[in-house]
Amino acid sequence: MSDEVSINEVQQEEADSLESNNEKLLISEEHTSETDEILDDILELPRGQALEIDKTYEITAAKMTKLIVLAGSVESGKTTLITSIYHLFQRGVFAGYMFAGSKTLIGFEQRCHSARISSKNSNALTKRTQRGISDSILHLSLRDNHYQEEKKDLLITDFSGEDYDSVIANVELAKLEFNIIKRADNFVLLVDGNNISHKNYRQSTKQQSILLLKTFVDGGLLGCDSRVDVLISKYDIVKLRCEDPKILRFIDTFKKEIETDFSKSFKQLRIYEIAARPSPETEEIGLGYGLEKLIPNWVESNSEHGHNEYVEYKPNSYSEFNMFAFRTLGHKNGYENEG
Ligand SMILES: Nc1nc2c(ncn2[C@@H]2O[C@H](COP(=O)(O)OP(=O)(O)OP(=O)(O)O)[C@@H](O)[C@H]2O)c(=O)[nH]1
Ligand SMILES: [Mg+2]
Repeated sequence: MSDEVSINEVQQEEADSLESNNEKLLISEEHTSETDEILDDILELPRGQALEIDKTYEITAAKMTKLIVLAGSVESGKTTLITSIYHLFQRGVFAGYMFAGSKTLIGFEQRCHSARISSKNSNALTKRTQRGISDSILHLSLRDNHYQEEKKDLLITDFSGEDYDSVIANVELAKLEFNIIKRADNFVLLVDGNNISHKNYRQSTKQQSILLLKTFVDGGLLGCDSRVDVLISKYDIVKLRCEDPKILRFIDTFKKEIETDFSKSFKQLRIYEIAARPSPETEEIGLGYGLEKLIPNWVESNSEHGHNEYVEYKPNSYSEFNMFAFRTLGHKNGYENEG
């Protein structure tokens, strides 16, 4: 009898526990669907860091956006140029435009930090850009200071000089790594002013710059639709050295050679001297020297790559740079058509 009771009790206990488990399961199922609903409502907030190429689609799909590709050897001044543009717009109106927002504020701030007094560096420095980093695109929205036109959006690349140096004279690798250049509204080559005005480095600097341009032309990444700016950077240093007439003569010859070799290859070729962040010794050259002519051209140039236009483009690899070009140029010419 006592055995029977105990068996019944055990059975009852088991039934109770099964019921309670089912209840728990139901609750957890309810919870899961509730959680799913909540998760559906959660928006991914922008982190504000420089964008990876595939994250720029949101910007390029919404508005006409100008893509500015900055190129140049290691330490030629690409990142400093970007940070100076950001500084200049923080001060107020510059070159007829004012700051109207950015989805990559933290990316700008990270690049500016080492140049600030708070970083405790005695000289304004810019950290070297690491090779092959993926989050390398900065976004800047600008408005004309008379509020007459809509805001204009720029995407500016901050790739590493090592990435550029590695493709010099290697057309196939250049095509593979830098197909994004085909999509550039402005391609900007920085030539290190410190090196081109130095007797030990000027020949190699000249040759490397010309060779990099040639590589991109031979690879079909730059052509008759391209707008190309060649910038002789760190012009404050050139200025300090120009008591030696040979230096200015060398730079003049270099500029003429660029014009002779490439002016017919591109839609537009311009050569500027800039000093994105001059040293305090050269008082007559202020922060952002030369940029007031450059920026309006970047903002106003009419793109050949409108989003609704058909642009002949066939990416030849699935690298991130190429995927960006693929997305911004649309599906019409992309992988979908490949057999
Ligand atoms: N005097 C002077 N120095 C500059 C100027 N622009 C950049 N520099 C310095 O040049 C160095 C290299 O500049 P970066 O902007 O880091 O060069 P980068 O092309 O981004 O180099 P990578 O990231 O290695 O490709 C930094 O120490 C800057 O402070 C300038 O206008 N004048
Ligand atoms: Mg850099």
